[in-house]
Parts: sequence; C-alpha cells; structure tokens
Amino acid sequence: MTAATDPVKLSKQEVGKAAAALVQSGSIVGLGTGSTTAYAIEFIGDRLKSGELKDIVGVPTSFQAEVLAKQYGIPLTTLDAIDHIDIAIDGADEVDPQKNLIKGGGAAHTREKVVDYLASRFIVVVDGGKLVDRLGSVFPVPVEVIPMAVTPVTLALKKLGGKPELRMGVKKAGPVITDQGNMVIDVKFDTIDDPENIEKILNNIPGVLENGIFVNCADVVLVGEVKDGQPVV
Ligand code: ABF
Repeated sequence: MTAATDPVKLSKQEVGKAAAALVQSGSIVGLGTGSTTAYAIEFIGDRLKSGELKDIVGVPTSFQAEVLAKQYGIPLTTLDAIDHIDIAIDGADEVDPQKNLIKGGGAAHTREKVVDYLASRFIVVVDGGKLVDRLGSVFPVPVEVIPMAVTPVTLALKKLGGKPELRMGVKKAGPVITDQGNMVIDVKFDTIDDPENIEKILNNIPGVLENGIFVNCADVVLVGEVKDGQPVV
C-alpha cells in the first residue's frame, strides 16, 4: 500500500481493523489464516454485532479460520453454495514489490489459494517484516505433497536447485499434516527471479498438490509497523 503523504503507521490490530472496514454488507467474504487475519475476523464480528455490517457470509480457508469465525459470530458457507467471493482477507509470509506472495507458513496455502484467487478483491494483511525485494529472500516456499510422493518430490526440488525440508510439527514429533491429510515440504531457493514460472514448475511435479507462491492475485496490501524487528501489535 503506498500513500502520497507519509504512510500511516498501523499496528497489527489496526491493519486487521482496516481490512475488516473494507467488507460491505451483503458480501461473501474469504476468511484467511494467521494472526494478522485473526484481527480482521474479530473486527468483522464486532461490526456484525454492532449492526453496522449485515448479511455477510464467510468462506474459511482453514480450520483455524472456521473456529475464529464461529467464535466471532460470522455465518459460514462453502464453495458448493456460492458462485463468487466478493472480498478475501488473508495473511502472507513474504510480499514483493509486485504484490506477489509467499504463503503457507500455517500449512493452509492450498485452501487459501482457492479462496484468494476466486475473490473479486483480495486484501493482504501483513506486518512490515514481510516486505521483500524478491520472493524467497527470507521464507522458503511451502509445497503441499501427498505422503506417498514425499521422496520423489524432495529429489525433484533438489534438481531445481532448491533446499527441501519436510515440515515437522511441534517437538518434531512427526510431520505436519495439512487439512487435506498431506505433508508440507518447505523448499528454500537462493532467490526467485520469476515467481510466475517457478509456481507453474512446482505444481507440475507429480505428487505436488499446491505451492505457496501466489502471483498476480493480491489487490491491496495493508502493512503494519515493525519496531526493533518486531510487529507492533
Ligand atoms: C496465512 O497467514 C499464511 O499463508 C501465512 O503463512 C500466515 C501469516 O500469518 P501471520 O499474519 O501470523 O504472520 O495466510
């Protein structure tokens, strides 16, 4: 997001609030995942409770989003019951100057990509620490893989020059399992010069369900302030 004057300094919560303020009554709203989007979901709930916002339904991108939406009183629907999404609000792990994203730090990128790409307007909510000059500078690319293909996909990612690592859960007790029952390989590339091309290459590897590179889909990026390397909450 750029402003003609000095950029307004927003905390994480204010970023969530600003995103929630963009939701209009009667909308179908894609509800993203992550801590910044959690504020947006909370503030959408507040607007519903006050009566300022009416007649919206949410489409959750993860179990986390579904639980939060229920907690804040946002009615939910599924993609079988609607034919469009008016606005989606979601987080990201990296944002480049062209508003391309790396997402999937929460292992929810497969459902997020379905919802976010379907939305007429996709609002990304991040803290300033997520802004990069090139995708892949800091964050690896999450790749959701069917369990039986983890080994060949790992080899294919190495051949592409990546450094793949199977994402392990808490206390490395075992691999992270996605909402679809698959696993996630995080692959670090030195840098990603052509995100649109690498996104296609990754999804063409047999056994890959979805990767966390989102290109040409974000409409607005709302950025929260970072102080001493930490997001201002
Ligand atoms: C989700 O939000 C993921 O795609 C991404 O990893 C995460 C970022 O969460 P946070 O806002 O907590 O940094 O959409």
